[in-house]
Amino acid sequence: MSELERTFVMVKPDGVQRGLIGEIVSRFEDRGLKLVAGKVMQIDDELAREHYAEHVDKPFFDDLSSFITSGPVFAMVWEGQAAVAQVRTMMGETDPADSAPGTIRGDFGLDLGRNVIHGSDTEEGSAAREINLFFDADELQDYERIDEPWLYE
Ligand code: DAT
Ligand code: MG
Repeated sequence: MSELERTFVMVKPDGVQRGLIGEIVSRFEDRGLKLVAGKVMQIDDELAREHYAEHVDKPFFDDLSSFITSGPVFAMVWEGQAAVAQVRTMMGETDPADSAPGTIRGDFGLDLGRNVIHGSDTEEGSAAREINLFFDADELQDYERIDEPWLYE
């Protein structure tokens, strides 16, 4: 088995309102990823600016910030082998219209501005930065899933 990783994942306000939390959590659980943190929370303007710091100067930032602060999100941390990249693959493309059926955005979204889910990108340090932004260290649980010997060689 190669290195275990942790990644930050969030069901966005559209996914919460549409009752998709359970479906999305199920997909990651079924894959074998391990949920190490999760909470329903409200993002404020300041957290939106920090989380989306790379997009603050983009023309779509005001719409993105209004959307992500418009209602509760479900923030999570998932752990597993190559978890960051595996979650991104399972999410699909940024635009649901470009996302293959079978991916979360490809199955549950139609519009770029309502793309249901966030997951850390694969750039070095992104996942750790986002995990620290949303969770205190004592909110992350270290434990073994009983199926781990059957998930990993
Ligand atoms: P991703 O969420 O796939 O990591 P991103 O980090 O490039 O994509 O952008 C963050 C979010 O901003 C994305 O989920 C939807 C929105 N967004 C990105 N590009 C956009 C654009 N050109 N117009 C409108 N919204 C956009
Ligand atoms: Mg991104």
